[in-house]
Amino acid sequence: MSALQARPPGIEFTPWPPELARQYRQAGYWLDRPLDALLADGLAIAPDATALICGEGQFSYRDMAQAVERLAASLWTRGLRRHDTALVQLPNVAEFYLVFFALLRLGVVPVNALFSHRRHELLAYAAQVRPRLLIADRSHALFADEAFLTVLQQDHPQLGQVLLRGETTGPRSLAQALGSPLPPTWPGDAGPTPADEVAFFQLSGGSTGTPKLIPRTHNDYDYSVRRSAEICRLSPRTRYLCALPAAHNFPLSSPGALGVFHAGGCVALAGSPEPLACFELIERHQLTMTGLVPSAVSLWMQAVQDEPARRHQLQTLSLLQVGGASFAESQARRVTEVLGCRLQQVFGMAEGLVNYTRLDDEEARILGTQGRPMSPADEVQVRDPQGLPLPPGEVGLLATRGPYTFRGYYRSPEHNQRVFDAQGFYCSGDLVRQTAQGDLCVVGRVKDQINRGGEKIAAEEVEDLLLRHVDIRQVGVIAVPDERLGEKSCACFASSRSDLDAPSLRRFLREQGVADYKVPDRFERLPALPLTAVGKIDKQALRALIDKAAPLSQARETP
Ligand code: OOB
Repeated sequence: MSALQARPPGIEFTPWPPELARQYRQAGYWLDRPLDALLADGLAIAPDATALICGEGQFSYRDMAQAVERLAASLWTRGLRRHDTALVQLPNVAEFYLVFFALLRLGVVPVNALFSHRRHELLAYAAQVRPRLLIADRSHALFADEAFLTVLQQDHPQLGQVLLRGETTGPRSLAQALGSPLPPTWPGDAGPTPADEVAFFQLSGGSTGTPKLIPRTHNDYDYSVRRSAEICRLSPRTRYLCALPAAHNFPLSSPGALGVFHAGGCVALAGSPEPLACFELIERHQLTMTGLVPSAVSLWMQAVQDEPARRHQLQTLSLLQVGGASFAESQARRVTEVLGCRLQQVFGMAEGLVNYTRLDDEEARILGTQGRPMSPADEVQVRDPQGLPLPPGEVGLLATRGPYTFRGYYRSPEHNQRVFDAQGFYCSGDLVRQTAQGDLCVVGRVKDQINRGGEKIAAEEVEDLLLRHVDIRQVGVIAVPDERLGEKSCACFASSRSDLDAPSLRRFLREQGVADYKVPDRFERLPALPLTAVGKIDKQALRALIDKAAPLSQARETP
């Protein structure tokens, strides 16, 4: 293979039509700047202010910029170049952002896997992007020894570079790469970044067998972050707690950590949304804002109610964003009273469109809706099953396009055919109602997905894994209501073996290396699964059946 063939000219993606791209530029949405300009914005505002807090470690904007440049230079010296791809898996640690910005700086395009992902997900991402670089963490079970690394490198001969957090010395030490002096050969810059190219891949919650990747361009993502920061009125005084997985679109960009860096504020990292640890962080670092999924909000409210004295720890918290899953109005109503802060509802998706209630909206809109699109250029339609627009007030399918909503999943022509219409509208699979004022209320979903406390599970992905079991004839994974998480997953299966039980199926799935949150909470063995007229598993009938059935195996084993 020649050197030219070895490096792709650019990461392929479906571009916006030129006329719309022209309009987005003219309106000032697309600024044709690279995504790492967001960090440069903060650096210009407050170089010596604390940008990032992780455990006992703190970084000023200057410290961050320096570490990012060192890492970029080190990666450049190792031969990484624009349009190479990277597979990154880091927990909520400072290195997550340092790596992200260093890769953007070089034009290396990462997939940021969630820390809960395991072999199944990482292999699926690697197969799609064919990474030249892996950045992972020794504290993750997969990278505690060499076994999985060896498999990855055997399957992916192009994977020439590996950096590991937690490896203290040697060429694979991420810490060393972050701290090493700039090599004399480093040109200081990897050359101009075309901002209409792919900056990184977001992860889709998915509804298909293989997890899909969402190419996000510098222009579209940069705009979504700047506009979000404006709507949430971020400033250098904003002190944001990132308690959801840092790579997720909500805490990354809505306005998330990137919005806070853009505004010159400070981001503090928590390992999880567990209330007591988060409360300590809020108190200790005087944090003013965070974003949570509804199930975490319930835990926070419970923690304050159990121990009212804790409320003083939240004194500085002025804004709580809630999104990612359905938030009951009855819960929303209690937020200000119990936690003492303002509420903002956020209805977004990694594919693009993000809706916010506005900070000065009247109470009824904040409590009773999931907000409205952030951009005047977002086009949102509520459609009937035939694709015809419905009037306000009617429930229908959400279709959208706009300056930061993607135009196609990576290398997925068939799936794209299904979820995009001829005008480039993306059909998210959400059932919504739009009020006369333009606010959206999420009322349900038609996509085959389970929303387990904000964690999205593609039914088909779990079904495909279960069908690998020799004793399973048919399987359908559905959502069942759960008080704590909103939804849990239930796998209904037919098998000739009457002794096939939940523990053995859980064990089987874990052996397939699937993320733990995808392992069904409940298993139901049925004589046969109901089928539709075309012979597919009838999920509606299955849900009705399961509604009536007494749960046989609700208890979830700890992994
Ligand atoms: C966010 O992004 P994803 O990609 O994990 O999930 C998107 C899906 C939506 O299509 C919808 O089904 C559901 O999650 N969702 C909500 C919701 N926010 C998201 N369902 C009901 N109420 C809400 N407020 O989840 C995401 C991305 C950016 C910002 C916020 C959330």
